[in-house]
Amino acid sequence: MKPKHIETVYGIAKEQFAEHGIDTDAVMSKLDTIAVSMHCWQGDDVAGFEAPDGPLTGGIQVTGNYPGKANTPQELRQDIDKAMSLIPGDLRLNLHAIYLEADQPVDRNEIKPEHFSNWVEWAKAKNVGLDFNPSCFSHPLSADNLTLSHHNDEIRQFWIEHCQASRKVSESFGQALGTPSVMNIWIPDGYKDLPVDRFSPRERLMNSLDEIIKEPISRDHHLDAVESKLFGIGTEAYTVGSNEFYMGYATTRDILLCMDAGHYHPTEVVSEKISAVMNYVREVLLHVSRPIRWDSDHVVLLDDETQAIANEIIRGNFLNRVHIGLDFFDASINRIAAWTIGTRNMKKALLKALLEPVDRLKQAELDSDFTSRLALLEEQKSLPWNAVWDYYCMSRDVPVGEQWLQEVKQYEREVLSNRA
Ligand code: RNT
Ligand code: ZN
Repeated sequence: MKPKHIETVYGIAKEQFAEHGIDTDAVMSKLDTIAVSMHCWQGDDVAGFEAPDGPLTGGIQVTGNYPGKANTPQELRQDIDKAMSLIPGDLRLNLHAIYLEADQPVDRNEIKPEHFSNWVEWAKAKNVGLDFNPSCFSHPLSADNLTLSHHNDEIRQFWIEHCQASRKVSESFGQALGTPSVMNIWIPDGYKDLPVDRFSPRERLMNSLDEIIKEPISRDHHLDAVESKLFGIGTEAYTVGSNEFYMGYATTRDILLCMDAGHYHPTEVVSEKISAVMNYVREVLLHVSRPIRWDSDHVVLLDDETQAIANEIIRGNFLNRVHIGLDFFDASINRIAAWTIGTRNMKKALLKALLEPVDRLKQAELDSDFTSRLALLEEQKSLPWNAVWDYYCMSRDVPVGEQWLQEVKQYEREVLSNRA
């Protein structure tokens, strides 16, 4: 569509939304400010730069061998730059500890802020915030799928030290960039088959976490989060860090709870959980993802659940208490396209949520007028939100519609296809 036409169509849509009491210009300004934290690990299949040829372990798996993956920090940053240039609005970058840069091998309990200085310089230049994660997988000492809950004191201590060191890195991000880094602890700990003692590993995990967070860090710089999980590959029978475990932990320690869309029973959805946990935890970190049959981490779609998550954040007025992160990794398609599709979809869902006449819908509910509630919700779906989206992309200088795909294809030809 020609820019002139995008503007014309937007003008009509603007009027239509105004009839429903929605100011589309204000909505777009609001959308600008909602940061989505893009995960660095979609760019290289969760390999990192520590031992990039090592196997991915910890019950997570990447499938596919699409050519052109990033092999170096420079390539990864170049790819992230490309993806970010195709996505409108505020973005952050979520790093894992294995994405450090060092001349000599550095063990995980020895990582320091200086190993991430290139990332910080990059983030400063782009004016994006950074988030962080200790990496408690893909390492000889996580080979048993036991880390912070390990019965071996030395192994457990190693992972405690890794998480303590990670908090220092995270704090340094917040200090350098002026926006708190959310540091999420996810561990793969569990058993393939039925354990006899389900309690002791959980007790050890609780004590390890207490050790990790014992040193206070200003919330202006760093926020602690913990991520539960139902099961992983190889830990089907028992996961130490279950939902109940971390719900209790986050509540009693007043830290963030991370909810990943793929980490619950397939009939459960994160969108239903946000309003429940918001009564007990001060802030939530989301890992927006897409499970198919299991925690498969497919690219986020603009589907019912992504929309429902966005609606919950907006309807509940939770924008300042919910941190939106993404967590998917698909190696079977162009990785920059994967980021672009998933992140644009999250933004589209947020836009649609902001275009909802929330007050009117809530009033219908309070009036027990469930007929109007259902009718309005359904009519909403065919309002021209996409005209607002196109105009939003155009006015924020990112490609409209599928134009971004041509750019990704060109980048693939010119950059990715020359990689080893
Ligand atoms: C694993 C968790 C975790 C990881 C990333 C790499 O099941 O979802 O968040 O995907 O930390
Ligand atoms: Zn996750």
